[in-house]
Amino acid sequence: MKIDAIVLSELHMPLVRPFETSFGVTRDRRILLAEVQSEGLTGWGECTAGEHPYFSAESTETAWQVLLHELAPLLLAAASPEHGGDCPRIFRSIRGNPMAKATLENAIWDLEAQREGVSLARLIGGVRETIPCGVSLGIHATIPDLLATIERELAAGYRRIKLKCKPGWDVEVFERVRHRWPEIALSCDANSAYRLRDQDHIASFDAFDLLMIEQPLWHDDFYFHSVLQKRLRTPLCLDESIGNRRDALAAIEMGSCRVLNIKLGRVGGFSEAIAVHNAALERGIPVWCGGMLESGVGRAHNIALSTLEGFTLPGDVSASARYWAEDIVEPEVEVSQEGEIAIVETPGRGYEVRADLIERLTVRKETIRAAALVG
Ligand code: OSB
Ligand code: MG
Repeated sequence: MKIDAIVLSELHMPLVRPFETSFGVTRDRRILLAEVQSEGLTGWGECTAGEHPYFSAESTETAWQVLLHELAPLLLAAASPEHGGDCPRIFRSIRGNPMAKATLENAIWDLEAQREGVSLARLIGGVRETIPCGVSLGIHATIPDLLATIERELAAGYRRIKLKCKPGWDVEVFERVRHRWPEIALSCDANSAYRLRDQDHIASFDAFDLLMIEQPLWHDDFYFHSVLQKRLRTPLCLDESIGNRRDALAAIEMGSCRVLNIKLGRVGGFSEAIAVHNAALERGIPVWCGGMLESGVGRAHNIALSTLEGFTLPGDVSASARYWAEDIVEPEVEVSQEGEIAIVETPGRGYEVRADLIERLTVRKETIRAAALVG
């Protein structure tokens, strides 16, 4: 496919409610979108970097720079990429920056699906017609506030509740939640808030029958998670630590976790996400799709990814309305009373992008075109 132009846009979108993790509070998102235009079709990608380099080293600002000055020129200079799967090779000279890379790679996968006339879910080999959904609940001001939120999400049909936690917002919270709902599928995510001295404390989480404990220790660690896992009955799940297939293999072989969270941005796009998924599936390790407070574009890609065979656990992929007063896709992402999202079988990502709304929310925009051939 010949790439005619790449348009980068930064949108400012306030969340309907603040989201607090162990590393901080997010109230407003800076959403970075890439629109890749090719022979009359348009593929869309979303950068999942945060506003600050707290979750990982990338931020909206670093990704903007890398996309504008490095990745977009490489993609435009490449001899007609035919597949999303060609992107890792095209971007090979650029070290790191997986979220920036995923922005363009995922847009090319969207384009490829449109050209083939199949949904993105089918293009990647997805086998599900619906995906099971969970929610990730931030740290709340009080435990009663959190209980009220859980009540609302369970009533909406969500099949798994994940609680953000940190020292001081953990055991007491789990006790109160389990007391009220002894049977629900419940997990927690520390975003690296604990250290080795907290091992006994983390072992006490075993009392709450959690589905998993996500990334309790350092963001780049395998070994100490394997030490901790040996002491726990509860499975550990790694998020931040898993940047690619080799990381997944290391984590599985070392016993650092028994479950994997796969995020498209964190691993650099669909190619590597599928590779991580395949490695886990071959070894009997269940996976689920993580979320990064995405707009409808990133959400559509997460939905497609979640249709792969190994995504047996409910992901952090939930309805647009939980995040946005108005999402930038049409229709918005909706979750059924059974806690499922139905896969849309139209060609490509399955959700139209609302150009009018994007225009209104955009605070900066750059168009990059192939340099005109001289002579
Ligand atoms: O660790 O999964 C995480 C949001 C921002 C950064 C990291 C994480 C999260 C979430 C939210 O848990 C998931 C979502 O609802 O998009
Ligand atoms: Mg996480």
